[in-house]
Parts: sequence; C-alpha cells; structure tokens
Amino acid sequence: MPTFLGLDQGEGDVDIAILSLPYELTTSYGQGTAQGPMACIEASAQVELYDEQIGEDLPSGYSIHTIPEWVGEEPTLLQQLDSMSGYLIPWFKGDCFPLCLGGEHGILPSIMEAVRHHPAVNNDLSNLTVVQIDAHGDLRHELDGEIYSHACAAARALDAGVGSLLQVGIRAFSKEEHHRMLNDERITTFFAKDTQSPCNGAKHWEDWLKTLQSIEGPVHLTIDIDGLDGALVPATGTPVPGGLTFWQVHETIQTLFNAPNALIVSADVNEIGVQEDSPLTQFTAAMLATKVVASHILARKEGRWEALAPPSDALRSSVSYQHFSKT
Ligand SMILES: [Mn+2]
Repeated sequence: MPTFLGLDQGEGDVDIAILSLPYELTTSYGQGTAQGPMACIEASAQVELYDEQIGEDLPSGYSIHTIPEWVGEEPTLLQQLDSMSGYLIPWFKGDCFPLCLGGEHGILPSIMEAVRHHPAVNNDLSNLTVVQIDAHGDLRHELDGEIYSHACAAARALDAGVGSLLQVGIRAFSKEEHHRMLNDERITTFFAKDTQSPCNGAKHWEDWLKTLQSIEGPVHLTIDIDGLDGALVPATGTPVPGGLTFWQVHETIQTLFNAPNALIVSADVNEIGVQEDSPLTQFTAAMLATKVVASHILARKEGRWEALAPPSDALRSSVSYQHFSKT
C-alpha cells in the first residue's frame, strides 16, 4: 500500500494519522473525487521531505501513519455518513493529529461528528472554530433536494453547532448564501474579489492573517482545493477561476498553526480529483497536505500542541456510530 510521503510506516504510537475518505455522493455526477485520496498519497511520494520552517526532513522524529482507507459499503447516504464518522472517531481522541483526505466536501458533517469526540471540544461544537478554504460558500440549505450535498457542507457544520466559521477564497455563491454570510454572526467571510484585488488585496489579506492569529480554542481546518485558483487544480470537482495562489494557502496554513491561542485539532484536504494529463491537481493537494503535517509537527516542537490522552497503538478499529441515520 502506498504511504503518505512514501515514508515507512512506523510501529507503535501514531503521532499523525492520514485518513482517506474516498467518498462521493452516490446521486451526483461522478467527478473522480473518490480516487482523489489515493492519487494524493501516490503524488506525495514526490514531495520534498525537507521543511524549511522545521529545518529538518519530515517526519522529523514523529510517526506518520497512513491508515487503510474508509470503505463505503453502506446502502444509504445517511448510513455512509455514520460509517465515515465511525472510521474517524478512534483517531480523534486527542492523542494524535488526524488529517483526512477526501473525497467530496460532503465529508465535513461526518468529520464534525468525529471532532465532537475530541477532548478539547468535549462534545460541544460551539467551542470549535472551522477555518474553510473554498471557492464556494457551501452554505446552501440543500442542492437538488439533498441537504448533505457538498454544496451544503458548511451549513451542516453550523447546524451541528459549530461556534465560528471563517471562510477565505470565496467567489461562487447564491443569493441565499450571500445573505447568510453577511447576517449570521458566526460566519466571517473573506471574499476572493477582495483578497485577490490587484490594488487593495494586500490589505484584505493582512486582515485575514490577523483574523487567523486571533483565534482562540480548538480549530478544524477544512481545505477544499477549489479554493485555489482553478489553473492549479483543474481536476477538482468544480474548478473556479480567480482563486487563491498556492502561497496564500501555504501562508494560511502556516499562520493558523502558529496562532498563539488556537489549538488545531484536525484538518482535511478535500475535493481532490485525479488529473490524467499531468499530476498537478493531486500533487498540489499533496503539497498542501504536507504543509499541514509539517505545521503540526512544528507546533509540537514549539509547545503549541500536546497530547490530551495517552497514546494508543496503531491498531484501532472503526466504531459503530449512529447519528445521521437516526435523525
Ligand atoms: Mn467546498
């Protein structure tokens, strides 16, 4: 099985768990995101191990485990969402750092159910800040009659009780979503038309970085790779022009993990498509996933992350979880 960064699987305690969610809503037009996690892991073998901020090669003394991917065999959508949560929960106990690879953004509600179990969140998602890099607001109530569509991911996270949602890269949204961005006090949106403005972009970008630095408490980072300019990720589900540069996403990750009063408990990189003519899309996703891992390792080294539970071994089996199929 290919491993993240092509690293040997460590034995014993897991410091960082790479969790693959090859999930695509069965009713949606097939876009290839189900193969995205594996393509990203394969592409990661070509990423440089040296991290300039750490000053060493990854994993720099920590163990990164590539966990066998989630297998979605459940008959209904709601049971699939539950099954993903059950796969994730054993890795959200606060003793390791979980990084999920998707799959479409519809994985977010399942991730929220897992984050709920993290000791820093303590079953109260109002403690949690979600930082969302995305082209889309993902704040629709439903799309084509489906409330668990990828276009509703952030709305479902808020429904689950998330206390604060910070969005960046946003440039494709409906009137309903725009209204919600401007009126729901839990939501702070940085629009791409502002941060990417040739004249005033720098000022807006600085405001975004300051917002990240001021976050307090537990945070989940969700990176929909379509937040990047479409030229970088042409094989994502819905590439959109006018997006963030690679370095802006890089700086967002770095700044967030450096925020003095924030605890980044988990992250995901989603909507990874498989580009056939060039590995650019999956390689871009792998570069960002690597930056997340490196930034987490740096946070450990600099005392901004400590295990909140005793470490347990690499063998953890999925739990049975019923939330979505009960509601
Ligand atoms: Mn999205």
